[in-house]
Formats: sequence, C-alpha cells, structure tokens
Amino acid sequence: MIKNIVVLTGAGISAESGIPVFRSETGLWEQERVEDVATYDGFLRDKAKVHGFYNKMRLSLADKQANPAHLALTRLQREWQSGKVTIVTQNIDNLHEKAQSKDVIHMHGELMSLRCERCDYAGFFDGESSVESVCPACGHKGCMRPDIVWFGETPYEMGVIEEHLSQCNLFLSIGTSGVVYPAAGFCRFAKAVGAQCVEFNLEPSAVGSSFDYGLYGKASETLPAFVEHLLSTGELLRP
Ligand code: BV8
Repeated sequence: MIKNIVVLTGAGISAESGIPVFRSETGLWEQERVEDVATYDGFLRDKAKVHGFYNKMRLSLADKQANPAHLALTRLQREWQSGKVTIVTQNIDNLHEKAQSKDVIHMHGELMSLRCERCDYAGFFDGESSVESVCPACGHKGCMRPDIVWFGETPYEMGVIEEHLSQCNLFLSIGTSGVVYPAAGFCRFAKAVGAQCVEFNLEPSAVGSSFDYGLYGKASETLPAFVEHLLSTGELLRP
C-alpha cells in the first residue's frame, strides 16, 4: 500500500524547459570548471567571476517555463489522497515553484536567493549580485554570496529529508545522473525502509541498479503517464 511519496529531482527534469544539465556534451560543466564556480575556494579566488556565473544563470530563468514533468508532480501533490508527497530537488532553478508545487526542498540552494556570510540572512533575490551587494538585514557590504550549496558544503534540510525518506513507501528519482552525494544515496536509504524505488531518466543513472526499475525516456513523457496511472489505479506503471 503506497502512502507517503518522496520525489528527488535533478537537472534532467528542467532540461526540456531549456535549462542546460551539468554533465553532458553541452552541459554546464563543459563551459566552466567546477572548481572555479561550484566550490567555496573558487568563490574566494574570484568572487566577481562566481557572482557573474550565477547572475547569468539567474537572469536566464526569467523566460523559462515549467514543463509537463514539473506539472505532473504538482498534479500528484494535489490529487494524491493516501499520504504526503514531498519534492526534494537538487536544482537551483525555480521551475517547481512556477509549476505551483508546494514546500519544495532545495537541498542545493536556490538561484533566486542570496545569503549573507556575516549575519546568515538569506532571502529572495532576483537581480544581479556582486561584491558590492549590501545585506538587507545587517546592512554590511561585500558579504553576500549566492545561496547555493557548493561541493564540500553541507546540503540544506538533510534532517528533514531523512525524516521524509524514513516514512516513505515510494521513492521516485527524476532526471539525475546519480553521481552527487548525499542525494545519490537517497534511493538506498528509501530501499532500506522498504520503499519501492523508480528511476526516471534518459538512461540508467550511476545508481540505477539500486532502483526496482526505471522508466527511461524524456521525463515530460514518462512522468505524466506514470502519475496518471498511479492516481487512477493506485498502482505503479511498469515498463
Ligand atoms: C557534502 C551547486 C557532506 C551549484 C552542486 C567521493 C565520493 C562520494 C562523494 C564525494 C566524494 N568526494 C566528495 C564527495 C561529496 C560531494 C560529491 O558527491 N562529489 C561527487 C561529484 C563525487 N558532495 C558534496 O560535496 C555535497 N556535500 O557531501 O557534504 C555532507 C554529506 C551529508 C550530510 C552532511 C554533509 C554537496 C553537493 C552539492 C554540490 N552542488 N551544485 C550549481 O547547482 O550550479 S551539485 C550539481 O550536481 C547540481 O546541484 C546538480 O543538481 C547536481 C547533480 O547533477 P544532476 O542534477 O544529476 O545533473 P546531471 O547533469 O549530472 O544529470 C542530468 C541527468 O538528467 C542525466 O542523467 C540525464 O540522463 C538526465 N536527463 C537529461 N534530460 C532528461 C533527463 N532525464 C529525463 N528527461 C530528460 N528530458
């Protein structure tokens, strides 16, 4: 009996909305070195470069829309009556919010937020940040950073995520290559508590063998069909 559902999403769910994934021939990590733009040391080495990298990404979000995969998750959240539907995303974009999904947990942070290193304020931001940015809370200049979890930093809300995973009966992973931990370990966590685990990707991820099965193809096609079947029959659509 399926009651509580936990969904993990990665860059692949946003690919069909025109947001580049990280690890592909045209991926983000082909254009910039991870060490330079996704680590704290890289930020310390060149704050202007890192602010510029995320400013460009943030501004590009303005014309990006949620796609049928995001909307299928919103439908599942709204119509599933047998328990909770928790969406955990590795993505820093705002497409789950544009799809009207609720209480999305951004474990790697959000582009539409800035954080103060001095007073730890974090809040909505939709402009361009720089080393001159002033903290709206403590008023200090030069201590704002992208509210993003870089490599070597602790992901957000891990306690809450593990709490939801420990109570889930169904774990869905959508559009992630399964190479970044701790997110890539969530399937094994869910399996350990007896959940059924289904992967939605273009191809099996690095942790694909941990899942009961996968539905491979474009998430904008595989996910709406899966959600429709689950809502109408209470059963899992299988390949
Ligand atoms: C931590 C922020 C401690 C910036 C990101 C050695 C072994 C194991 C682990 C480690 C190790 N050495 C270091 C580590 C830890 C490290 C890590 O995992 N490194 C890996 C690379 C080896 N992890 C960390 O440092 C994390 N912190 O461990 O702290 C800790 C642990 C637990 C509890 C407390 C403390 C911090 C990780 C966060 C790093 N920040 N990004 C930014 O976003 O710009 S990670 C970055 O990768 C993004 O956040 C992204 O979300 C994430 C994962 O990438 P994916 O989303 O999977 O995207 P990708 O391009 O890789 O894949 C896309 C997939 O979609 C593909 O599979 C493709 O097939 C599919 N797809 C494409 N189109 C579609 C599709 N699927 C369906 N439909 C489509 N249309």
